[in-house]
This record gives sequence, structure tokens and C-alpha cells, in this order.
Amino acid sequence: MDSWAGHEVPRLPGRGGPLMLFDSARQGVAASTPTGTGTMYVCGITPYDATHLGHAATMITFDLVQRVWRDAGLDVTYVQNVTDIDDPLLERAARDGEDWKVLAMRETALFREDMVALRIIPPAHYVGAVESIPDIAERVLTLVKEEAAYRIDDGTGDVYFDISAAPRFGYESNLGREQMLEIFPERGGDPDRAGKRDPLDPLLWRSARADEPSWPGGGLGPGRPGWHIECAVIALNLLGHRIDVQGGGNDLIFPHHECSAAHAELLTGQSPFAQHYVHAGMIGLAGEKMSKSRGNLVFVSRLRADRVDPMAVRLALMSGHYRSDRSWNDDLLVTAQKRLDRWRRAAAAPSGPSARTFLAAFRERLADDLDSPGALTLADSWADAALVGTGDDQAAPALFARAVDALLGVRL
Ligand code: 5CA
Ligand code: ZN
Repeated sequence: MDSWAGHEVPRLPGRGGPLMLFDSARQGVAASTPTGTGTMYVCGITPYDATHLGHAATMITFDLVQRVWRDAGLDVTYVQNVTDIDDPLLERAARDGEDWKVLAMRETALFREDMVALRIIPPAHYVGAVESIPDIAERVLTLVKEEAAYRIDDGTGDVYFDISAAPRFGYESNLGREQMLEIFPERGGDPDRAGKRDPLDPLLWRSARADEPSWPGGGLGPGRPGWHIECAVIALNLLGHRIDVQGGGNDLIFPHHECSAAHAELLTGQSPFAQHYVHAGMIGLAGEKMSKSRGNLVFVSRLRADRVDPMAVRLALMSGHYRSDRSWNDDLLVTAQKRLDRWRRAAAAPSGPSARTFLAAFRERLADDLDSPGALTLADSWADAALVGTGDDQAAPALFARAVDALLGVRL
């Protein structure tokens, strides 16, 4: 499907250093060192409602990865999916008496608009689950042939992945079996489905039901794919056997990314599927995770309609570290708007402290596991100094603005 419109990213003098990034599998920070091209797959929206600030924060996180990589001289191939067929989408469409395809198209269009407003560099490939179904069905058949998948013998013919075929299952999330069993049903899993070999086996192919959409599945028969295999196949097909970053919010650590990795690794015979499994913290409201099912959402489009500057939204979300679960509140936005105004005034100052010194320190903060709060503090110090007339580097205000644009995605 169509991606969204990009924008010019300013080039900066010199080069940033390698990105140190936290990896959920290794549970520690390690250098991300792609050779030439960084490859990144990020789990995108299920389009049954508008983009909320949690989605925005996750998209901004991976936008920062891309910006730091590019600044280090790498090319980037970025792939993001849209889960444009799934139970929640069908349920919402049924509730509202709407065509599920129209609902998905409308919310995806709104998401694209929000991404443009937030200056998220678009993915090279923005891919729907529906358009990927033939490829997914083929890969599911391969798993069946390799005896890593089996059919449920209850007349439905649904196909499940056999996690015992994946010897490293659990390495990505680092969860014990008890924890897995607890989380699995909360995140779309069906541990009690009769006929499964292991309660944790995930669905690969749901055979056609009378009241649900379905697609031809070749040897599988008509149906629709399970969730984890969708992301595995889209990533494999567009990025190859070894990707640098598999990303999403930390609600996807298990079972989604664990299962996607297990599927991909069985299909390719190579492990690990991703060099880094990177997870953004959950944005909440008044102490609760912001989610469609809870209904406690602040929509990016609502803020845009209220004439809030999207650059202030971006700054507000980056004022916390990407990995921390954090709460949204209106004060964050007030602070961000003030910061934005101050930076804009500083960028228009006649001179300021050395921009080279600022740029080196700024790059260092972001390369240190995307320390955006640290980068914001540095930019504050530079701006405050420029505003009181400290420093005589006349080229500094323009370079300050370029650095903030290129590395934080904030246009002054
Ligand atoms: N379509 C699947 C991924 S394949 C999905 O999780 N869709 S979603 O619409 O629920 O979320 C889209 C992205 O935003 C995912 O990466 C998810 O992890 C992230 N996300 C969802 N809620 C939040 C939140 N409250 N805070 C931060 N990120 C979130
Ligand atoms: Zn996904």
C-alpha cells in the first residue's frame, strides 16, 4: 500500500558515531553496526481507530533510530506493516455497522496524515497484511511440510505453530513458562483451544468461517493468517534473513515478537532473526496504558484539530526516555510548547556558543540508546546561552536548527 510523503532531512557536517541500543533479547545495550544499510521492521497499527499518543511515541522512537543511523552515514531500509485484517477490526466494524475495509482504509489514511504532521520519515515499504496473504500462505505451507506446524483435528483445519520445533523459544522475551502462560491470553493468544499440542502454540492460519472474510490459501484451503506469521513474512520478504532492528511497543515483546522470530528462524534456518529487538515504553493516561480497548485515548488528530503544533507533541513525547512507560498529561505539552518557542527564538539569534561543540555532544546523547531527554537538556542549554548573548559563533544558530531538524525531527 502507499506510504506517506517524506521531507528533506538536512545533512550535518561530520558524522555521528555508532548507535548503542538496548536489545530485549540480550537485556542490555549493544552497538548496532549494520554494514552499509540498516534494516528495520516496525510493527504498525491495527487500523480500527485513530492514531493515539502511544502509537506516536513508538513511531517517533524508530524515527530516531533511522535519523541516528543516517547521520552515521548509513542507508536505511525501513519496513512497517498495517494489520488490516484482524479480529478487533472485524469486531469494531460489526459494532458500528461499517464495512471493515472502509474502516481500515479511513484509519490508515488518518495515520498517514498524522505521521506527516509529526515528521516521521516514511518507510520504504508500507505493507498491509491483506496484500501479503499469498506469500504468508506459502510460508505457512512450508512450516507444515517441515513439521513445525500442524492442523487441528476438529473439523476446522486451523493451523498452529509447534513451539517445540523452535529450540530457542523464549530467548527474545526472556520470560519463564509461567509468565508466558499468564501473558499469552492477554495478548490475543488462545491457550485453551482444544487440540493444540502446547497451550502456547500460536495460530498460523485460521480456516474460513461462514461470517468472516477469507482468502485462497493454496494447499491450506481458504482462510486468513495468524498475526505473528504476518510480520515474520513481510519482514523476511522485504528485508531478508537477518534484520538489524525488529521494533514496536513493549506490549509486543511476548508473544508477538517471540513468535515472529521463531517463525522466521525456522523458515530461514538462521538465528537470531533480528540483531536488536527494540521496544518502546507504553504511554499511559492517569496511570493506565493508553489503548483502544480501555478507551482512554488522546488522538494525534484531535490535537491537530485543536491547532496544537505537532512539533510540540513530538517534543513532549521525546521529553521522556523511549524505554520508560510514562504518563501523558497536559503539562508536558505546555512545557514542550515553551521549549519550542525558546528554541525558535534562539535559532533566530545573531550568534551563539560553538555549534560544533553542541553538535558533538548532541550526537553523543542520541547515540547512547536514544537519550532524548539528555539531548533536549543540551539543546536547552545552548538556546538559553544564545538568548542571553553568550558566544560569538555566527553560524551556530542555523546549525543548531539543522541539527534539531535532522536528529530530533523537530522543525523550528
Ligand atoms: N498491528 C499490531 C502490530 S503488528 C499492533 O500492535 N497494532 S496497534 O495499533 O495496537 O499498535 C501499533 C504500534 O503502537 C505497536 O508497535 C504497538 O506496540 C504500539 N503501541 C500500542 N499502544 C501503545 C502505547 N500505549 N504506548 C506506546 N506504544 C503503543
Ligand atoms: Zn507486528
